[in-house]
Amino acid sequence: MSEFVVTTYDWVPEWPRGYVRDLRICWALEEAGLPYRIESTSFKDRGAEHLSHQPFGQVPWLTDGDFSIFESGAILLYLGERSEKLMPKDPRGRAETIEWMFAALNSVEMVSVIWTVFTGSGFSHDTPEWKRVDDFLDLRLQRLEPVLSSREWLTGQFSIADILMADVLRILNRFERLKDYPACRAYVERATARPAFVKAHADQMAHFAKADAAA
Ligand SMILES: N[C@@H](CCC(=O)N[C@@H](CS)C(=O)NCC(=O)O)C(=O)O
Repeated sequence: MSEFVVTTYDWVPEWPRGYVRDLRICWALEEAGLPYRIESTSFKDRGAEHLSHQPFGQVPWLTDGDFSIFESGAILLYLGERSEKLMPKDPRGRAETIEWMFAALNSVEMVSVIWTVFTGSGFSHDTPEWKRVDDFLDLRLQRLEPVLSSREWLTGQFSIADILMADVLRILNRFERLKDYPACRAYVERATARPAFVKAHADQMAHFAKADAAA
């Protein structure tokens, strides 16, 4: 089997380290035991070559031989088709996995990204705009809480849906935004205790630390 290539930035500031989305991909590759290596693209200069792989000038993208794919959800689905450790093959198990992947990205991350942008911007919390976003996020977490208190993983087995959902929730946990949601918090802790996550996270921290050392 040929080696997958995961491309991430050559450097990022301190704040996003440990949270850059290539981690989702490396986590999945580690879970599945699929061979891969990391390559870097410039954080500061995002030229035509970068845009030919990722049209928004973002990371990650995955290369498989002469095929290149972007969007972390799409990449995970591509990998899911290659390992039953990431997604079951039976149509119902597959559909459930895809359903929760979309939920992670389109129902939860859709709000959590706005919330983290507001948080990072230091906007006053005493505004109707802040309250609207904060309440919107609570609506999602309030519904997710009973789901995660009733099961270990989103579907019958750990899957790429859990990689996405746990990674989306993890950033909220960083800001203690899960403090009123013990099942969501416990789920993040369960997922991030997995050896595959621990390795992918340590590798990302080392990747950016090496860039600092070389500067
Ligand atoms: N929807 C994209 C989002 C990618 C994304 O936000 N990547 C971040 C790193 S985690 C990035 O490249 N940020 C720099 C930028 O947007 O300019 C995905 O899931 O792959």
